[in-house]
Amino acid sequence: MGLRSARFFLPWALVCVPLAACFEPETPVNTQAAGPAAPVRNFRIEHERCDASVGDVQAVDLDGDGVADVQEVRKDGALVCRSSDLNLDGRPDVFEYFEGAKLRRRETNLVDASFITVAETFEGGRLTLAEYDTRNARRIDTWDHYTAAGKIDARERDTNGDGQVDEWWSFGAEGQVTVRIDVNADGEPDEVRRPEGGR
Ligand SMILES: [Ca+2]
Ligand SMILES: [Ca+2]
Ligand SMILES: [Ca+2]
Ligand SMILES: [Ca+2]
Repeated sequence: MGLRSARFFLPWALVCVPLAACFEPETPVNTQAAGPAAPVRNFRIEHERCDASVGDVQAVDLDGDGVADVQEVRKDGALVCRSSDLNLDGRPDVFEYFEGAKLRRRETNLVDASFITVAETFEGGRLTLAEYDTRNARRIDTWDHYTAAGKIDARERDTNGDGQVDEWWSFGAEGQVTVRIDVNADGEPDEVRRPEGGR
């Protein structure tokens, strides 16, 4: 994978080129979903800075075109974050953030755009939450929650982008999927579907 080869190349050919200029932090927007027990969710992926504002920057130009492809930021010698341009188009696709040498957060741009479409949260290096902008609307519409064993446990979806969750997915031990759906937009599920073939 690209990141591994990037790490391999890091000790040499270091250059210092700002890589993340197109990923400016966005103002977080919290939207209160309807329903008495509905939690407050982030509907916007909050890009965390990974540049000279958080530490010392080291960048490497993997293909020698004069544009940095991997950038690592360290504070007091410890790796704070890394951004990588996996498809070498001059724009970072993945940002990884570390705490105590363990991955804490990963932001991914899956659509080759100037915004993040997936944000993953890790605890102790283990994935616990993945937030997706599946509609490329610069807005989170899908939340996947994971068990301690790394299996998907629950999924919540805002399928119409109105800022209110309208699907709640659960995953049985045998992989069977149950989807509870809010069809009348009151924040409460009204219908249950069980899609064939699991996910
Ligand atoms: Ca390059
Ligand atoms: Ca790229
Ligand atoms: Ca909705
Ligand atoms: Ca309803």
